[in-house]
Amino acid sequence: MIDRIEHIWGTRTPFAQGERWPVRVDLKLADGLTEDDVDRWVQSACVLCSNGCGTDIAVKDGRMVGVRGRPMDIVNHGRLGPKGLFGSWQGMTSPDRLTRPLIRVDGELVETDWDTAMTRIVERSQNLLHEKGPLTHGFYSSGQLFLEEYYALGIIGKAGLGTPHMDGNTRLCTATAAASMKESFGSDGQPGSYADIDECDAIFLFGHNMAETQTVLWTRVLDRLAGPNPPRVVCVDPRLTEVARRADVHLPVRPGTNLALMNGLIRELLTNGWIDEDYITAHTVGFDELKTTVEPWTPEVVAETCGVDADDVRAAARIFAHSPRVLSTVLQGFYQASDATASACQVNNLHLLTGRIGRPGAGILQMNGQPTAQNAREAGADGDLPGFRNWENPEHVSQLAELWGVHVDRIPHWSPPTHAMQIFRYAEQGSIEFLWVQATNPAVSMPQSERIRRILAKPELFLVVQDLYLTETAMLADVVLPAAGWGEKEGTFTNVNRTVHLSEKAVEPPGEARSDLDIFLDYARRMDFRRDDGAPLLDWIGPEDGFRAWQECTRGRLCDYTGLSYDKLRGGSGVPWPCNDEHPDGTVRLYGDGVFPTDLDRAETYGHDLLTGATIGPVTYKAMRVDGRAILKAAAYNPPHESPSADFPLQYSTGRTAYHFHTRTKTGRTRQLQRAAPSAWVELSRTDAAERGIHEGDLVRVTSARGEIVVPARVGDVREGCVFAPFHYGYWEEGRSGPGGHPTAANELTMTEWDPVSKQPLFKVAAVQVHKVADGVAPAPAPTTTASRPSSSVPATVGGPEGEAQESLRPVEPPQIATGEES
Ligand SMILES: Nc1nc2c(c(=O)[nH]1)N[C@H]1C(S)=C(S)[C@@H](COP(=O)(O)OP(=O)(O)OC[C@H]3O[C@@H](n4cnc5c(=O)[nH]c(N)nc54)[C@H](O)[C@@H]3O)O[C@H]1N2
Ligand SMILES: Nc1nc2c(c(=O)[nH]1)N[C@H]1C(S)=C(S)[C@@H](COP(=O)(O)OP(=O)(O)OC[C@H]3O[C@@H](n4cnc5c(=O)[nH]c(N)nc54)[C@H](O)[C@@H]3O)O[C@H]1N2
Ligand code: SF4
Ligand SMILES: [Mo]
Repeated sequence: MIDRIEHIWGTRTPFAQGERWPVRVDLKLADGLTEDDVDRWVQSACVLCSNGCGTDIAVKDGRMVGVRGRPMDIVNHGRLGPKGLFGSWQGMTSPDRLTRPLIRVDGELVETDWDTAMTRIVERSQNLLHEKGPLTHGFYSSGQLFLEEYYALGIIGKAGLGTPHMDGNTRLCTATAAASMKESFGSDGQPGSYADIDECDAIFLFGHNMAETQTVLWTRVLDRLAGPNPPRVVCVDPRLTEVARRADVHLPVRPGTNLALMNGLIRELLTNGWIDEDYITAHTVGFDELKTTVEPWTPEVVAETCGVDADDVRAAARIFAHSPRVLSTVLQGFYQASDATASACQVNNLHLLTGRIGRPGAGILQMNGQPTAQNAREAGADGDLPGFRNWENPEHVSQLAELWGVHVDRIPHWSPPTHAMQIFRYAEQGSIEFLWVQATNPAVSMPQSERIRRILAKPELFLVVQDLYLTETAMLADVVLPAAGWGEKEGTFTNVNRTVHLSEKAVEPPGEARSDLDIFLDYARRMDFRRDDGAPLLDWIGPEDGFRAWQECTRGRLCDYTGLSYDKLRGGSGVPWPCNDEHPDGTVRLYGDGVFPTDLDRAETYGHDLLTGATIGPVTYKAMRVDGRAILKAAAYNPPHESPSADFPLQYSTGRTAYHFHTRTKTGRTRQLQRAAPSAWVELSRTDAAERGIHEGDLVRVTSARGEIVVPARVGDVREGCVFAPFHYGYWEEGRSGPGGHPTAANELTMTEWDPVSKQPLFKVAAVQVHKVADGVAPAPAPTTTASRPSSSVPATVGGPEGEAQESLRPVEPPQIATGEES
């Protein structure tokens, strides 16, 4: 037994380069239960982050009572992190789950039956369609539904209603991962594999606090670091995170300056001749423009712009060059910025210039964050067409029309699918009058909360919210639909490195809650959506029908699922796609052969100008003669629009702590996790705190041009001039506000602005001022075990007896990774 609140990553199981990562099985059961008490174990994977750890759910007397890591799963080899161990199941069993539909009557939400709730939705939907057409309808979905649910939703929106206004919260999350892979390689689809951690000589983490946000993946890194010939680590992050503490080189860049650093790193490779010219000639286009673009970015200029040491820039480039096998990971420190796609593409470029892609240990992980974000992107429930199809390619759109049995003109493709920020703009301005939100909590998670709340609360907007809980967003709805969630429904989902897992139904949902798939199928039936031949558009009975339909949609595409089935996913490990006749056991890495899906008839996009977002279009793209090569995309650095000023002298950045997931609907209802990080705080550097007379725990007011929050200060290791706020704390416990009646949610301060290519909003850059409001009564409620570690001595974060979980280091063979090495 070990306290997994205090010891986030558990016990080390060191291993050497090229060896297989040992198995360690982590287990947590409800108080007083032992493994003997469990009636059955039900196969699943964790849905509290994109890592997708294979998990068995413990069931007793028809209730979820715990979890255990699956030793045979290639993702986690039995391990689970604190959120998985404590939050995954307890977050589902809270007594305040939604159990009946709610409708608004005389201003109040009141319980009703399903027929009444669905009739309200369908009547409003049909009236609007009849009077004003499909552009009145918007859908804002998630990275947390299951694959089959997204595909149903995608079909409803595109072939049923014919609205382009459908996107996911994946826009806030991994839109840039997809965009950067599309720009560089022609298609979404992760080149690398987690198995590259076992093989690499160096690992680069770009704006990625893996130690807290994919804790089990970081455990794999820690186990390599504890073994013989450990990899070198390079970390790009303005805070001294746990990743930075373990790094050989830490580049604490000023927020918003990633592209300057990246151009500098590429210039170092070029000027020192650390590139693979044969690979560049055979497998890429765009070299000359890239070379010209990075030319001004000497290490000294980078140092000046980014506020880092020029020698550290040289050292980082040298590590990249002298490590034959480098793995890079990229996440929100890069993605939630004004030059997000441009910066992420430069990571791809480092690998393309050196030919370090698609070989064991040499890989790229353009990370996802949410557990099923990959599926939202694949299945077309966000701003993409299903199966990585290109909305500008008429042949691709025709393929969908044929699959769905509708005329091609039914599928909106006169412009790109509408991105989330624009959907909210249409709702604000009034052309979208029907907005259906599933499995996301925009009242807390979207930028500039005051504006988002105002839009969601508009009386003219008919708002449907489908969730497990009465969230801050659900409180504003006209109709609330109670959803069944993880462990209460069946379906599949795919993690960062393309590994597909089946999640079985373990227990019945509470009350009358229904699976999201059942809700979508019911809506389609009531709307009487039909194919051109008169048959129902969606005739699926359950998720497995949806999976089979999806397989047809992926046939021959990069994300080919045709070799999978529910049966094949039962019993063993998850399997990475593409999985088809050619690769029956799945595919570990993409692009080992240097051939990329950039052909005119295959590409998911014809690309964009990274600086402006202008589309390149088929004519120019054809003239570029990319023909199966990768594209070295270049972009000059421009500073973020909102930089520190006299009124707002500090840089504001937001993100996560290890113990909470997003707006805490699950982790805030898990006592071990909630105790570890009970309420909001803000992190300040010692210097900035001292200048303002602020001490640990003092109450401070943080103000931006958009709003203010009042929260306790943690004086710690954030970069001087920077302020960091966790974005987990909405207002469902305290009512509208925090201490003294003031708001605490980080997004009160963020802005409505986005990257021009991926359209991902800028959660990591804003300018703020900080003032002391009152002396503190206690240290800030921030963990001491993470990046929010204090600079003064405060009581340590521990879990106590309830934070204990079991670890067993069983002498079992680690799982075989799938055999299909390359695609
Ligand atoms: N514990 C936990 N884990 C999670 C989640 C969660 O809510 N909680 N959510 C999941 C999801 S959906 C996502 S998307 C991922 C996100 O995972 P991460 O991207 O790792 O998490 P963040 O904390 O948002 O941001 C990462 C780091 O970016 C740094 N940063 C800020 N500004 C800049 C900058 O300008 N440049 C650079 N280089 N770095 C900067 C921050 O200091 C922070 O440490 O986590 C997933 N896993
Ligand atoms: N300031 C700031 N803001 C951010 C970020 C940041 O770094 N800084 N990060 C952004 C990122 S990367 C992300 S991913 C978003 C996350 O933002 P949100 O998506 O708003 O966060 P969650 O709290 O995960 O909301 C998911 C909702 O789905 C519900 N749910 C869970 N499972 C199911 C299910 O099976 N069915 C249904 N119907 N509902 C379900 C949960 O109860 C919860 O209310 O926040 C973004 N916002
Ligand atoms: S690393 Fe992510 S998927 Fe794995 S147990 Fe933790 S939260 Fe769940
Ligand atoms: Mo995310």
